[in-house]
Amino acid sequence: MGDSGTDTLAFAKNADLSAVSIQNVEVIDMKASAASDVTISALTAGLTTVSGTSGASDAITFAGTSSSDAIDLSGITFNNVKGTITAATGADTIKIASDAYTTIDGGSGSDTLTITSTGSSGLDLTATTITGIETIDMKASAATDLTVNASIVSASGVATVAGTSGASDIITFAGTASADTIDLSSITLTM
Ligand SMILES: [Ca+2]
Ligand SMILES: [Ca+2]
Repeated sequence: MGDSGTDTLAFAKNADLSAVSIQNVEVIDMKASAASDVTISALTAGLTTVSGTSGASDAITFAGTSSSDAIDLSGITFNNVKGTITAATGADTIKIASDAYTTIDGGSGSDTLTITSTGSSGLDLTATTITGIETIDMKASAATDLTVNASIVSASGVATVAGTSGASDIITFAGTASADTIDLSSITLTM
């Protein structure tokens, strides 16, 4: 699929293309009203934009395989679409730079969530359910300011948060307006 230039894959309805190798497609268009729930392979490379309909609950799932996947979604801009990442089994590495995720699930195995960039105002993942992730990696040079939901992360199995030695990387464990159960005692912060 696709070739040089900016190529668009437009969905007219819901579809599961997780078994399809999508190559050289830059844009996924879910703006059709019947296309609210699309699944593609998490190994899709080169994707820059996923666009849905304003006010709709459009969702795209990036599905990993049973192998140890190198999943790099850090170059994607989401417009009116929420993303879900399911890395499945294996020791997966997941790279992101967006807060547009409802769920990031590393699955079984020792999985790493790498924050490649938090932007100038930081990256706020408090609305993201993080589960099955064992390491949060903030060692990318631009990854300096990350906020996560304290109760979600404390229940998720995250064991290590790694920053860069000498850098001023900051992770904020944020509570909610509800009665949170927060246990960060098994998380190691390294830098
Ligand atoms: Ca996997
Ligand atoms: Ca895991």
